[in-house]
Amino acid sequence: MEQAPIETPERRAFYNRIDKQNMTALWTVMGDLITPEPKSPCVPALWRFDEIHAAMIEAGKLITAKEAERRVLVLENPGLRGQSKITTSLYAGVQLVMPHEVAPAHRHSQSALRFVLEGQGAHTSVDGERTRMSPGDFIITPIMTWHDHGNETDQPIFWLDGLDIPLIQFLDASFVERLDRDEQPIAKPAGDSSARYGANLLPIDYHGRGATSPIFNYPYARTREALHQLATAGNHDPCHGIKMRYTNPVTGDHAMPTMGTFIQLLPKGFSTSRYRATDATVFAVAEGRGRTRVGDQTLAWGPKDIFVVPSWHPIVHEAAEESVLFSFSDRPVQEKIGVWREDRGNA
Ligand code: GTQ
Repeated sequence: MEQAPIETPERRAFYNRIDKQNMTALWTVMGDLITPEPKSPCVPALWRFDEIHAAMIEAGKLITAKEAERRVLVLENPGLRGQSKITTSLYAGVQLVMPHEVAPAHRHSQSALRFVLEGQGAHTSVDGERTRMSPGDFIITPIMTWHDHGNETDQPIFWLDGLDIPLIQFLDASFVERLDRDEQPIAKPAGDSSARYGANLLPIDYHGRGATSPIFNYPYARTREALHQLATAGNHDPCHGIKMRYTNPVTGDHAMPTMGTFIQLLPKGFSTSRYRATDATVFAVAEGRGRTRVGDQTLAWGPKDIFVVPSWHPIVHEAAEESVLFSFSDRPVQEKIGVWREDRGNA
């Protein structure tokens, strides 16, 4: 039913009476609840890195990472202001750690991902292991694992944070704990999880632990090499170019239970076929320049820019240069409950 039945004085009086008893007539709201297509206040938007960078340097002078706990500027969807959401279900922010700062250890039920934008050699520690961060690295903080960030280099580091905060908020399942010291003890050598789980090998009696990949860092150097080789081989998908998803090597599923993470290469001059899917998606530009048409809007992007495409909005990417886009969405959740849908147009 798309249009609510007309309101008569008798009906209106009835609605008012039941309203006092915390009841509502479904037929007055049904059309807004069960829509023929996804309908959302989430809108397409783009944040230019030079603007984020300038604001973050100012933030760097206003507050320390320690005082802020996390010095992050939240990227708020223009259609969802005041809610700390970039899409209806996901949060994104850009975090800055200045030289010789520590963002103190905590753990929470929200899953977090990092995609490094600028800076080299700072580190994040997850579950007793420290990993160095380089641009393009995709780093995971699984549910309830201790994590702290530090920067012993002489340059600031900036990365994109993606968290499932709105989803966990929706479920009323948020917990956080803070450690009694700034940095957690380091119990494992650097590279341990990568050697143990990320070399197409698994420890003989390992059968997985939790829903998240045991690999903390998916380094860009390896990802980029794979994309390069695949692009050289050809066979580009008309809707995606060369597009890969990050996986949990134990299960083959997405690397994180609530957030799907993807990397794609678009050759210079490549224009994708019209595509839409039900997972609103956040993109970060790892390399290159181009534009993305979303409905009748055009988002022009360059390196480190971040943009968001709402659910079911048709998109076309046009790469002016060879480009690499990182992206994330709530696709794993939608797949698990069986609602994820895509429309490849005629491709
Ligand atoms: O680095 O742990 O952007 O807890 C928001 C919440 C980052 C983090 C955010 C967080 C973190």
